[in-house]
Amino acid sequence: MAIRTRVTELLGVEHPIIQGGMAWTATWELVAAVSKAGGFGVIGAGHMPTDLLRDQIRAAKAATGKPFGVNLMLLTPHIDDIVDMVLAEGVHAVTTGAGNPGKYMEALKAKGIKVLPIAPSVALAKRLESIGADAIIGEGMEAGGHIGDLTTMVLTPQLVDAVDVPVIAAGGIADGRGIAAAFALGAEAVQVGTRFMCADECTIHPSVKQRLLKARDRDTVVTGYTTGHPVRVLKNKLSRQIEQLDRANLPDQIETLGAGKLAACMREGDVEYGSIMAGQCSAMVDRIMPASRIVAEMMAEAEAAMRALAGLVS
Ligand code: TUI
Repeated sequence: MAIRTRVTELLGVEHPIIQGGMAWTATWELVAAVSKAGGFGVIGAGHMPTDLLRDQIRAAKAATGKPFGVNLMLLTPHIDDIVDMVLAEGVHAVTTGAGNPGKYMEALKAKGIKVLPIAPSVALAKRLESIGADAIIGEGMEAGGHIGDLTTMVLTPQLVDAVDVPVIAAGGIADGRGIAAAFALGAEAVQVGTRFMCADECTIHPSVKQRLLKARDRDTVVTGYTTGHPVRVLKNKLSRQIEQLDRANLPDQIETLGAGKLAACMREGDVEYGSIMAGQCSAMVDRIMPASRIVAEMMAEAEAAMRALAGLVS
C-alpha cells in the first residue's frame, strides 16, 4: 500500500513524509536515512557556515541517490551566500523558514529546484503561491522552534481552501494518526520534525534524546514573544531565564542569552542551559529507532487509521 499525492509526485518520493529541516539536528546522516526509507530528508541549514553546509549536501548525495532537500533559515545573516552555494550544488527542493523567500524564488526555480516555503498564515501562503511556490508547508504552533500563532488544526484547512498548490501539514504530527488527521484536513503530505530527533541516525547528543523520551504533555513552553520570534522549547533552566526576560520586556537580552544555545544543546548535550527546540508532540515520542522504522510505522498506522475511519461510514 502506498499513499500517492501531488506532493509525492513533486518530490519523487514513495511516502508523503517530509522530515523537518531542523538546525544543528537534521544532518546528512538523518537526511540520507529518511530519503532511503522513501520519505524526503531535509538538511537543516540554520546558521551553519556555507562551507560546512556544502559538505553536508555532498555527504548526503554520496550516501543516497534518492531526492533530498535543504531548509533555508531566512534569518541567518549569510543567507545570500548559502543560496548561491545551494544553486551551484543543486538539490531536489528547498524548504524555507522564518521569513519570505521571494527574493530567491526565481533563481531557485530557474535551476529546477522546487521551493516549499513554510507559512504560518493564509496571507503569506497566498503571496508565496502567487510568486511560484510549488507547495506550501503550513506549520502550526504545536511545532518546535520558531512558530506562528495558529494551530495545525485550523491552519491546514484554511490553507487548503486558500491556495491551489498542495499543502503540507506540519506541527504536532508524530504518528500515523496525525498523518490521517492531516489528510482529513486536506493536506497532501506531512512534515515531521520532533519524532525524527529520536531516530538512530539523528546525530544530536544522546542526552537530548533521553530528555525527549522523558517529556510529558505540558513540558514545552513558548519563549521570546518580546523578540518578535517566539520559539517553542522543552522547559529547562534556560527557558525559565528567558521567560523572566520576556516578563521584564528585555528582548535584546534574550537575543544575547540565546546566541549559540541551540548548538550547545544539540551538539554538546547541554539540556539545562541549552535551547531544546522541540514540538508539543515530544511527549508522544517514546522510543529510539531507525528512521526507516519511523517511516514504515507511521505509514502503516496512517493506513490503518484511514481504513478505520472509512469503516465508520455506512
Ligand atoms: O523556521 C522555523 N523554525 C525554526 S527557525 C529556527 S532558528 C531561530 N532561532 C531563534 C529565533 C528565530 C529563529 C528555529 N526554528 N519554522 C518555520 C517557520 N517559519 N515558522 C514560522 C515561520 C515564518 C514566520 C514568518 C515564516 C514566514 C514568516 O514571514 C514573515 C514575513 O516576512 O512575512
